[in-house]
Amino acid sequence: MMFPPEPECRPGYFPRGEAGRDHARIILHLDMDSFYASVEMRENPDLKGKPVVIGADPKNGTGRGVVSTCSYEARAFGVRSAMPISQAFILCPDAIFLPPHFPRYAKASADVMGILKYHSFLFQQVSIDEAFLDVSTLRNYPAATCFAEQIRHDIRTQLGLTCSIGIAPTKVVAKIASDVNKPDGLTVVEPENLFAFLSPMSVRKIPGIGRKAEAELFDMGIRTIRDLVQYDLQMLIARFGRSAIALQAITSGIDNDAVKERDGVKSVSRETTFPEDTNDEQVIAATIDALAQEVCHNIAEESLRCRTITVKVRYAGFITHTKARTLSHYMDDVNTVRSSAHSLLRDIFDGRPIRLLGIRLSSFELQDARQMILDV
Ligand code: TTP
Ligand code: MG
Repeated sequence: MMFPPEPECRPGYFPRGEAGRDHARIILHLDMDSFYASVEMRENPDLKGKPVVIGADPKNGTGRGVVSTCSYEARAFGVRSAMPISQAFILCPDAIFLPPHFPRYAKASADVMGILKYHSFLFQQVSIDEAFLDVSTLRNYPAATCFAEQIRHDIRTQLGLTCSIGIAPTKVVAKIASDVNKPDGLTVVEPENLFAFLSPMSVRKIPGIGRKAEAELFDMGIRTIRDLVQYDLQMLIARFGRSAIALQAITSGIDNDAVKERDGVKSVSRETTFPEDTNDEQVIAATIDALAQEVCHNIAEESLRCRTITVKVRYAGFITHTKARTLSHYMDDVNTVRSSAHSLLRDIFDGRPIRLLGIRLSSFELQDARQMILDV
């Protein structure tokens, strides 16, 4: 196959071929470096070069809650996202501990995504600080690499932030690649290097393989991606279901998971009108449970996580009450939705017969691409 000559690597010059008809996809994954901490360091340059931990108040080691993220300087002390803040305090008592400022991060995120969207490639944001672009129309890896350098340059100069980028034939490998040279790295995995790149890696590097799945694979004698792709597929399916097929195809460069544009879902809601108005508490509780199940199923299908849960109650005569609760974290957990909905309902239910009950979920972020292949 003939490729056009390599493009010059100069700003704004990205000649396109025809949309990916006769060549494989080229996917770019971008993930911002220590995102919340970097935004704080940009706001206050005195923080630069210091261990900075974003999260709950450590209260001199007695604080509850967890680390949201931390600067790479704090990571050198062993501090990590999701670690109890008390443990972070033990590891690095001299760190600068800051509470999160979500509006700041939302604005920075929108700025980053604006730079990514500017070039009109197929775009999919997957969390506050990461996104995929399908840059197949650039036709070859040198052109895609040039483009990635341009994006990194624009983000650094226009926003004062750094990111890491992976380029590969599939979303999952691009995501793995963006992580291997963090921070401020660019990693390109061309199709012919896929196996060499992936095979020595721990299976834990695969998005969706958490500690539990890793331990199960370990028990099956599977430690590296090489072990995984050489394992008997039927046995993998027996354990992991159909997702084992995609799991084992990871080194093939073939993946049906396309970069999906989204239309910005604002809320997901479900309501039930009772055949007859009721104040039977068991019926009402069972209805809340079923509605919670449905809305959670709906957001899972859209790969969304939410922070706000709203309950709506309508009595006879169309008298309607709603009450909402916004959590401190994004989630898609049915138990949390169910228990929040029950507690909101207790606040607004006055014992009169109910005509209609509803649950609405809103304040979404896109579910992290960590759950791309397996949800275990
Ligand atoms: P990540 O991209 O996972 O982490 P990061 O950007 O801080 O660091 P890295 O350089 O390794 O990419 O998550 C993006 C942001 O999401 C992070 O800055 C804070 C938030 N976050 C949490 O609040 N809790 C968590 O457990 C994780 C993993 C992230
Ligand atoms: Mg990040």
